[in-house]
Amino acid sequence: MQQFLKGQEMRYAEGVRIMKNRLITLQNMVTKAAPDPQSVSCPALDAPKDGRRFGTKYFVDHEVHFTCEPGFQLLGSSTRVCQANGSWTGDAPQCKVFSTCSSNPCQNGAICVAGVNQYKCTCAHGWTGDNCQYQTQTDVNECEVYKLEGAPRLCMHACINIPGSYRCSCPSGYKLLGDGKSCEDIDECGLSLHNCTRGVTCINTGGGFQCVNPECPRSSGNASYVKTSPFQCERNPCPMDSRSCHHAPKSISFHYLPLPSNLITPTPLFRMATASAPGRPGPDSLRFGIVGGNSRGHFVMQRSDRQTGELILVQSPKGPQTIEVEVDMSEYLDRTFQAKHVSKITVFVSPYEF
Ligand SMILES: [Ca+2]
Repeated sequence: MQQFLKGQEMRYAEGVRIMKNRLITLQNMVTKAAPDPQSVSCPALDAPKDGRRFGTKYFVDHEVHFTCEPGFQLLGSSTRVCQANGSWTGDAPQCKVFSTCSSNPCQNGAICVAGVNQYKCTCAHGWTGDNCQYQTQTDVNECEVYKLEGAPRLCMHACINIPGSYRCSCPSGYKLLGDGKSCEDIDECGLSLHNCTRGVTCINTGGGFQCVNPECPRSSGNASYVKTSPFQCERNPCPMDSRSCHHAPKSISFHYLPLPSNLITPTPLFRMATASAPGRPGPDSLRFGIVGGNSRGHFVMQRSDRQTGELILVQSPKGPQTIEVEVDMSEYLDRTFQAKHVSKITVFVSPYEF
């Protein structure tokens, strides 16, 4: 029995030995089939300009490290590893001059200006903040805000909203004053900007001008007139016995008044007074009246003192329109009619309240 067991043990040990030898042979075969790692290498790597390289072995699995000089920053791979296929991992590093703008800190289309250890962003329109990260507040329409009740009036005429601000404008025939909000009529007559022909008088009005050439009434009965000035007609002497001629106006004068729209009423517009020749006794009483053109009741005529009558605007007309009104003044002496004077007033109402 003991002999038998010994024989078995020896055979087992022999089997193990054979197996070991076979394994070694097999191992050697496998090792020889694989390429020798020491025999594969990657191409040489240079240090980047303004940088340094660490590591000089270019065999498989070896690493090479790169750094940049102070003031430069590394772009690309700071570490590269030689791969079994003979190429390096990553990208070739570069050393670029360090800029505070390198990280693109300015947003939303801003322009970055680099400085020493700092940068400044010049924001695109509509953006704000250190890095232009905030949208600027949307534009305030001042024109709308100030339309609200109780707010001061921004513009005399029109308000035009522009991004971040506003401006005022005036209608044609007016100019914007230096305060940027008020409108002033252009005096076309004074500035010779009119086209009135010779012998015709230019009358400046709000927003424009008028060319006027008043004419005297035609002869009627025994009364006839002569123009004594551009705005005045005088009656020629009457035959002694012509009552109708004596009652016809002794003088007719023409007056032109430019007015804004919606004037505050009542407001005196025109005064009429007697003028007696020096050394001659004047009339002892006067009567004033409106003799034509007041169909809409815009005016009243009243005595302001013993010698003067006043035409008063009591209802403000809205422009643009032209209103004519005719007033007269009759002179009496000892309750006897002496003479009558007529004033023809033309009011040019502008479309605006200025
Ligand atoms: Ca004018």
